Amino acid sequence: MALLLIRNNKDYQPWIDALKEADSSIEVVTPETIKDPADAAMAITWKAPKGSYANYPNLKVIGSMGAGVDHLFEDPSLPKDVILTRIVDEKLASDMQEFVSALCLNHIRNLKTYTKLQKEGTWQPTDYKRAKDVTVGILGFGTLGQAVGKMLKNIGFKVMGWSHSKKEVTGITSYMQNELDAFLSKAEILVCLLPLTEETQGILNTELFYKLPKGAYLINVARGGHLVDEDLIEALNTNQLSGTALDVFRTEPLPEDHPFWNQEDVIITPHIASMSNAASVSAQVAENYQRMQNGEELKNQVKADRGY
Ligand code: OXD
Repeated sequence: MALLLIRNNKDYQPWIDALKEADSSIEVVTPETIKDPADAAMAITWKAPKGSYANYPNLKVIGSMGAGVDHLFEDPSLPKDVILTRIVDEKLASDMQEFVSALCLNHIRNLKTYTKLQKEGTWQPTDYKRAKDVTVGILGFGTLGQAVGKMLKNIGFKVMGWSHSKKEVTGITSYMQNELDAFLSKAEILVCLLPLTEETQGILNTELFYKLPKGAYLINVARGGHLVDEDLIEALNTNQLSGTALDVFRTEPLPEDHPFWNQEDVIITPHIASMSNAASVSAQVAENYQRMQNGEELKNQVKADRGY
């Protein structure tokens, strides 16, 4: 019985080392080193090449190496009868908190404008807003969304969250599914932290942008598939949105000729908001492997019918 790693970039060594450190009794293999594909009982993967799962007939558990699981569902070879898991990690949450907070503060204190003015050699103070006067809406108020909301609230922002069901988080107004329009109408900064599912694909579109207050700011740290790129460009060009920070894209790396590169008021970062770190998450993978062997319930399971 073995734990199989499959990654798009084949960067396996940090994961092998960290898993050995977490539990040296586990046999950790990759598609290149596995001797008999029938030995793989659990796989943990990140954007596995399509069709990969079909090669391993005895997989009981397939886990994502990150918080997102959309890459699992994109592969038609994903077996129907396996248990699916994802990573829930304090470091992933705190990295996301810091990144989104930095972007919100960057926006209200106009730091992007000063970067531009500096290049021109221009000294020109501009008005700024204070966090206490700005409402941030977190679209997708699950584990990561709530963590981000709490930090923004501690900084002083007014914070709201939107998710399927209402959530109880002190000092944060929680909106549920049928209250989306009311939520959007107040969101001066909108942070997308939704899972990517059939329901949320393309949700960041013209219709949604025009439900936000004029001049709202968009931060997408979820998935590129949430965003309709052309609609965003139109909303920026008409000043319905005052700017945006994008960490995720439909195609990554973002193609050289993509119009976002030349669009003013777009901050582009290369999917670095919160990166899964093998050393910090291997203990939970090893624990789940042992739970699988002992027939116990696994942690951080994903509901296949919901897609997250
Ligand atoms: C993740 C990611 O889902 O890095 O963990 O996007």
